[in-house]
Amino acid sequence: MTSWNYHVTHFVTSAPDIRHLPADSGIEVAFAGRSNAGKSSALNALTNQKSLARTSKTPGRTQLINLFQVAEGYRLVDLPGYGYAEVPEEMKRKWQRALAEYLQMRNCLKGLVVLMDIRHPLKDLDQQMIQWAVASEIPVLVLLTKADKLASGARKSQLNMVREAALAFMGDVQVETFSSLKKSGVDKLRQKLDSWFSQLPPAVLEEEAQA
Ligand SMILES: Nc1nc2c(ncn2[C@@H]2O[C@H](COP(=O)(O)OP(=O)(O)OP(=O)(O)O)[C@@H](O)[C@H]2O)c(=O)[nH]1
Ligand SMILES: [Mg+2]
Repeated sequence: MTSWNYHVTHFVTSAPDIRHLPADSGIEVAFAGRSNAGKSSALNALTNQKSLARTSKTPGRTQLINLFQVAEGYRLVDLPGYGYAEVPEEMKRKWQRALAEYLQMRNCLKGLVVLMDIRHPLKDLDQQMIQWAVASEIPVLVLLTKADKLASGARKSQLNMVREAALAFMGDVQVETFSSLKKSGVDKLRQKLDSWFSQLPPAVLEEEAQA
């Protein structure tokens, strides 16, 4: 399995909605989670860049779908956070539909990272995201973020609780703790991305089938 160098990741483009994403080719891994869960911070920790993805104390900061490229054809996607209270109900529903569509229709999507604040895991929409991914046979890595906010005992019991609960999804769902602040869990994230990115992209598989 290739070890990818995530430090060279760079910004490619922002899309206002899934219809404006670049061509559905190569391999994509998306980062999803409630607003303020720490998606952008996790991307920055992974890539060892301070401000690759914009972070904010104000929830709902990332309104666009931001695409980053690790290497030609290998992308990381920072999805706008869901569940932001200040967003009108109609916009929330629209965005939920768009997320479901992205998970179900995007062929190059080979992995989903679902980030949840370790103190408030498995909200309805988090569960919905995991269900959609499992239904589309997309493997999931759940990161319990801001793990530095809990003492080690509480951290372990939260991890065990979520791992136990994750069994109910009956899919490829791995759960780990994560802290962008302490840089913990970054190795686990990197390993998972390496394995997803090491699958042959569909185009290569087709060529091999024809050979
Ligand atoms: N203590 C601690 N704070 C964190 C950690 N990760 C993120 N934060 C803080 O949480 C807030 C939100 O982080 P972001 O990375 O912007 O969250 P996001 O999920 O991208 O948010 P949206 O783009 O609004 O959906 C910021 O104030 C971060 O500094 C962490 O590991 N530990
Ligand atoms: Mg963000």
